[in-house]
Amino acid sequence: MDSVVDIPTFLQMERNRVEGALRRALSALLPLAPIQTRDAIRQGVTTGGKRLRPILCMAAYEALGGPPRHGIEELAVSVELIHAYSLMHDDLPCMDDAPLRRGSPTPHMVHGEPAVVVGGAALIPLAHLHLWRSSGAMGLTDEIRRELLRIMARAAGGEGMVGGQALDLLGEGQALGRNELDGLHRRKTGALLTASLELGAVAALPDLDHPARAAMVAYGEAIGLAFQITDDVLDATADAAALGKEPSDSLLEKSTYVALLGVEGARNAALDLTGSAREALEAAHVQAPALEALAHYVVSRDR
Ligand code: GRG
Repeated sequence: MDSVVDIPTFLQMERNRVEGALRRALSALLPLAPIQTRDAIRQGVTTGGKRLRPILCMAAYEALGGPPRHGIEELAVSVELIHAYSLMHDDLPCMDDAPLRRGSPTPHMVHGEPAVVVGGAALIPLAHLHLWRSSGAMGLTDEIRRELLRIMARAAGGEGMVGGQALDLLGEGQALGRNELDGLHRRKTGALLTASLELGAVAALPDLDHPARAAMVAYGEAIGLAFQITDDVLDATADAAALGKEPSDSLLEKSTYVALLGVEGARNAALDLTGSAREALEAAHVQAPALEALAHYVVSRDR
């Protein structure tokens, strides 16, 4: 796909915005975390990462006319704090037992398991506190702010990411079919990616029932699955040096899209989903070159 957005330059600029907002968030939030956990939290939040979720949140906000210089970066990193905790916990020995992430030893290898268990748990309320504070600083109404909290809590919880993780653990060693795999990953990976877009949309739009909100959710659901399918392709085809982590799906006997569809079939399924994502925006007359470029990036990334 030809894109009017220069993706590497765009991503670099957006990542700079995110890194600045994460630094500010941590300086406000770390004093509220148990002292023994602060280094683990700092590592989990600041070591690398593509920062896709806050970038999607900012792109949705800006595509829907959210005023610039209104602090959307601060709000957007709330979702990255949830993502950071999920990776810290996902890498623990009782979960995926991963020694390496983002090209570095995982937080529990450096700081020990207790600091990561407690620090990761501390990040969950801190992320919601940050969402509440940042949406207040943006001058959003209490109705909108409550809705933002509800979106993030539901996406992070049992109906979303945590529920998906539970299904993932239950599914190890079993051969899941396409519907089961889609259901698992809509929750484990898709829910937080979708919430990122919905948060940006709700912060930007004048009313909660605006049709552009549903379009952002549909876009998010499609790229969420495309993201996971691409993750499975990378796990099957790339090495640890390129990925920054050890490929682990076959070791953990996980069902994957590559096992179901083959590498080419999985790549095509991911591409089809990016087409659906774009169509969802077009149908709602949302002009969003950045989101079109991000849909392309989700399936063409190499890590
Ligand atoms: C205790 C049941 C229980 C759950 C805790 C661990 C957990 C919550 C949830 C796991 C969620 C998870 C790890 C989902 C995987 C999503 C995914 C593909 C992550 C990789 O995202 P990237 O590639 O990572 O955006 P970077 O490093 O770029 O930030």
